[in-house]
Amino acid sequence: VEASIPEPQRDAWRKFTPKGFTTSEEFEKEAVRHIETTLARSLYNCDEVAAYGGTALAFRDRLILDWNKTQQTQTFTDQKRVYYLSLEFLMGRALDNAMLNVGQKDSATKGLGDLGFRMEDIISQEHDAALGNGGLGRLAACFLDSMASLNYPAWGYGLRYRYGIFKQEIIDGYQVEVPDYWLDFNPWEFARHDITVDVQFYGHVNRWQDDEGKQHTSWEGGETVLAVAFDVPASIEADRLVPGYQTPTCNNLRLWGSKAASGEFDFQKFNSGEYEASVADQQRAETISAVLYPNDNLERGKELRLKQQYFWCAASLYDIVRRFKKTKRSWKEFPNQVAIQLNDTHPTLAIPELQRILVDLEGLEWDEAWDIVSKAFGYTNHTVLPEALEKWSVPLLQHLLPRHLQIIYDINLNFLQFVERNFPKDRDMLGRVSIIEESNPKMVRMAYLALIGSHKVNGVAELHSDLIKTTIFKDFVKIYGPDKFTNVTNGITPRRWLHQANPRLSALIASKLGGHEFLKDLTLLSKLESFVDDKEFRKEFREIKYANKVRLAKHIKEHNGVTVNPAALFDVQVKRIHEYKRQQLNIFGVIHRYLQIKSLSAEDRKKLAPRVSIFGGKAAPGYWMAKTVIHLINKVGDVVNNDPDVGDLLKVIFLEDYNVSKAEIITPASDISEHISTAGTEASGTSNMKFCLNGGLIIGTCDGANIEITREIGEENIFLFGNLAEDVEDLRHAHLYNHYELEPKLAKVFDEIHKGRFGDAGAFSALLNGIVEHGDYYLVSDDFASYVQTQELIDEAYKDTESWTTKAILTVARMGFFSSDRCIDEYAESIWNIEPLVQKKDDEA
Ligand code: GL2
Repeated sequence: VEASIPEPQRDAWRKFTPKGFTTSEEFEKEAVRHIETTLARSLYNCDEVAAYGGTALAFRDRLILDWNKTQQTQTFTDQKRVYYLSLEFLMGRALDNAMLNVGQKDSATKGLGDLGFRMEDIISQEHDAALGNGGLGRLAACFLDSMASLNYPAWGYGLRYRYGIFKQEIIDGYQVEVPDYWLDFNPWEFARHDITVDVQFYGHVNRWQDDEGKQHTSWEGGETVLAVAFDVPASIEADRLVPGYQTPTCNNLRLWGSKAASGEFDFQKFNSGEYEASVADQQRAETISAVLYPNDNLERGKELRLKQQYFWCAASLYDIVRRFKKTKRSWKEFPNQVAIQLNDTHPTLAIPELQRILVDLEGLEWDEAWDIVSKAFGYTNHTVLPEALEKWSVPLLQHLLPRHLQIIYDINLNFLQFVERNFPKDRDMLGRVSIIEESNPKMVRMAYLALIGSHKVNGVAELHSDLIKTTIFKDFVKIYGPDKFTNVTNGITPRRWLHQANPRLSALIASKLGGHEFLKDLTLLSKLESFVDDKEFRKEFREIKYANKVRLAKHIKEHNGVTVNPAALFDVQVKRIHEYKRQQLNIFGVIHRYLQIKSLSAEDRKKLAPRVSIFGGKAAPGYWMAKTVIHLINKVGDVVNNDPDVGDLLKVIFLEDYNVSKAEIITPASDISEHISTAGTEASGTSNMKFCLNGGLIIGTCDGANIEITREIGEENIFLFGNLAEDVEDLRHAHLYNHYELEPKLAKVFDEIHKGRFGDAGAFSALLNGIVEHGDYYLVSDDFASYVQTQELIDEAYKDTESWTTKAILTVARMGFFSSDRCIDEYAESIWNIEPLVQKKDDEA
């Protein structure tokens, strides 16, 4: 407040507040100014990179105006805010999104044209902001978009990794990882060198009594690392699409970068000639935010990862607490002003950290502090896979965060005493629910700590939310009762995944519904049902799908050198490569199809439906089995794509380096996409929603959000197959204790692989043995027959263009439920207890 311009001078300020461009000429003026001055490039030295830079900076200026106003309003209205803590934000590209939301893409396209550039080329200059692995990180990005769109006062907190997820290259059919240095030019962030936090590590704990006999605890010594804030005007309400009077909300994503606390380097060491030692501290500090761990659904317990987690939690909480303290409220009010959502267990250390701040630094009593802490936090669980549940070793925590370990022990003690009082007869329960696992070494179970320290725990799709209550958190349902647990089924933002990725479909829908309101209330899509028999509409709908396939075919030609027929059925599976997601089931199915084609006469082949099987996705660098699957897909592609007997009937494509911007090209171009995880393993899945929203049908198991998608769109519009979650346990058990036979068609597929038809069979033996000899944990063989049969149904269904079109249109029309706006409203209502920002009209703010 002290920094405000005094009232009498404000008119001068207002007079010069930039208004932002609204015409192509005004846009050009801004872009050229930035290219000439900010980028110091001239008329004779302006390539596409510079043109991208100028365009991005022009739009950034525009965005910042809304962002400034939003931040101002948030401060003035002083409403309860939500803080979304996520180690991953998979934002993708920003420019296209900004242009659309600001409502000036057309003027920019025209303006760039005047300067001799094509919009498409300029957009593709931008590096993806790839600060995430997969669904969990992309969900966080969709949530930021929805929180802005619904005007909730919200901030995201994450880490500013210097290297995001690696770039994937395919060399000789193998995945090769290349570092993703994305920060060399990033116009979308603002370094806040004045906003820093000292974060402590290691050291020891001191306890003492003051003169009045009060106990004190403090954490001393160790080393300090500096957290520096980088702000990203992350998401802006798509306000210009739907005319309204409000200033669009633009929320903030604050990412922390690490730096040595002592400044650049140690001058004493430097002066005494120890040049290397003098920079060592600096490098060690910067390592903390250097790289995103590339594992999806897997935790490896590395010390640096724990350091990342604490660094980010400590900096974020310091910031949140600092903001709260400025309001001079009493601590009791903290949970009325602040909701903190833990995106998975990665930020769980925020719980003992807040307890430490309140007890050690602010002098609150333990119980009073704990009441505040456990009201402020909510925890979202994203997986039941045992290998993904985080546990940290007690000795490691003792070394790195000695005071936090004590606090965790005290939290556990109180909790176990509570359990003992309530369940005196169930002695085993204490061991089962203890935060500390009595292994060697002892381990801290982070999911239990997150659950105990939060007022609500939610899963991400109905089946998943039911499963957590009957498996990993079963005892906790008895202890706390069922009300602590809830479901919020995931969603996706229609701004990026419909309007931006598929502008023609968005325009067609708008032409029928009388405007773009559906982008802010996706349930309005249901009105499309009344056009399902409209000939013109159906034709245009099909043409759009075809054009999107032509675009993807062009991309495939450019990147894979393979010509694919856009009239063929495009069958897509793009997501992280994981055994539980079963890309192996898909590729075995492809081999089966290939063998069938080969067994037919030329005449009979003509009756077959042509298909393009498209795969994409990264494998974690240390995940050997996943890498083997990528290798097999590529080897099968080499054989099939070059077999003259096959021609257009089958093509197998592996798209390199799947990421958000590629997803924007791939998603609108699918006829069928595959969501075929072993039932009970995929918590939700979100790409299934994206494909449906773009008029693609899906083949899937009864897993995650597929179940709710089926309920919404109708069983007749989805291709479900395979065993049910409730039968998986028994099947696995039977595999282990009884002899089991490989499904005969799958056995044939394996024979061909063994014979070396797709290259050295030895390369694939571990993959096949896992199924033949080691219990087939993911039930590939059990589900193979029904998978293949369902694929045949799909071939038949696709031949009937009219009925396929009807299914596709109805699918789009019934996707309203899967907007991330609906999720965010549910979180706001049932977990965060927050209200939308009370906005002022443009001229008041
Ligand atoms: C995941 C789940 O695997 C996925 O099914 C879910 O859609 C997303 C978002 O809720 O979360 N859990 C997880 O650890 N990762 C996911 O993508 N990485």
